[in-house]
Amino acid sequence: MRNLLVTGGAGFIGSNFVHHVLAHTDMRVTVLDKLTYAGNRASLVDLPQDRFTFVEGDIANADTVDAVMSTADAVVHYAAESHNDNSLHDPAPFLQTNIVGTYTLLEAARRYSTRFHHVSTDEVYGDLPLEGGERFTEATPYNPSSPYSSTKAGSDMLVRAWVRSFGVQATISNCSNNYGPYQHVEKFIPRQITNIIDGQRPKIYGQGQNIRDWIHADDHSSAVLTILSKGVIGQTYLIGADGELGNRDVVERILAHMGQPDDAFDLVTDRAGHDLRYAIDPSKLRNELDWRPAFGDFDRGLEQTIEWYRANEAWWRPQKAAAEARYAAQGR
Ligand code: NAD
Ligand code: TDX
Repeated sequence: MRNLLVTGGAGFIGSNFVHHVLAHTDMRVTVLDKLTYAGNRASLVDLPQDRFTFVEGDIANADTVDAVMSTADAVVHYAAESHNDNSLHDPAPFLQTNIVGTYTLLEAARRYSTRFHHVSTDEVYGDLPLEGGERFTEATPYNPSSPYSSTKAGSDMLVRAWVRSFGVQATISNCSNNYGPYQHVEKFIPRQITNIIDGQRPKIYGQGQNIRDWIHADDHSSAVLTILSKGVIGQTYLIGADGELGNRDVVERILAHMGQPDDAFDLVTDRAGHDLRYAIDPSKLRNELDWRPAFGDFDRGLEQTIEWYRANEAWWRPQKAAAEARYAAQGR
């Protein structure tokens, strides 16, 4: 594979993946990104210009997609509307991008016989009880809760159907919650870090008991690259790094790293339909493809992430007021 097309490469995980691929392989990367409120061209600076091309465009536009797919050996599909809270207030762009956009890409991949990797989420499986050690596996039935996760589930189903019906050479991965640099300030960890930098208190939904399974975005990137090179066509791989933590615990760790008292947070109105717990069993990826995460220590990764937000205020500052205004309108 020489030429890689990365959709959504100006977003959080996509931009981390582009940096990872350009640093660790000799592939050429073309990013297709619409630069929605979540896309940031500033996440893709200082890259080797002879191996990197940026195309601004919509994955749901068949002509745009055709032009970039025709020269790609493989596509890694990250582009999506990605925020649960936004999907509860306006589901329409989630259907358009996550469903129609994925369909448009699959049709082009079918035309050009392009290797396709679809990036999805553990949220397609719904949630687990707070108590007990059960974890999601590739065999867990789909049971999405939100407009966001239901459109991601729909997009996964489209990929499976295009593999079976049309022989598209696709794999799927479902990953747990990512953290790291370049994450939009609307998301949980960057919101709390930047609140504290601004002298505001972190905001925890409900009682903060909900559990998420955290993985560093760079580990997500290495896993996707592994699946792209060694994954079996038609297969799904769950990506996780044994990073389960309660939301309140995460906020207390951020407060401690930033020199604040551990109770300096506010409990705010809960999210409608809030999933209780996510947890990934990554055995298939580890045993069949021999992948291992590099960030074993969440606290070290969290500290580096806090330092990144401190050092890169110019990157996040332009989005902060608008993100907080959206939350204020929701009482959060
Ligand atoms: P993000 O919101 O930070 O980035 C999404 C990117 O897609 C943005 O650059 C945006 O401009 C672009 N985009 C949106 N609509 C587009 C369109 N119609 N055409 C072209 N580009 C468009 O999202 P993220 O957190 O980086 O997530 C990336 C992918 O990873 C998503 O598919 C998401 O479902 C999946 N995922 C995310 C997580 C997580 O923890 N954030 C976990 C598992 C899976
Ligand atoms: O201010 C907040 N306070 C709070 O308690 C925010 C923004 C969130 N939360 C809670 C809600 C969740 O339990 O923190 C947890 C994480 O919230 P988000 O960052 O919104 O992530 P989540 O809803 O878990 O979804 C994320 O992981 C799976 C990504 O946004 C998805 O794209 C991915 O599929």
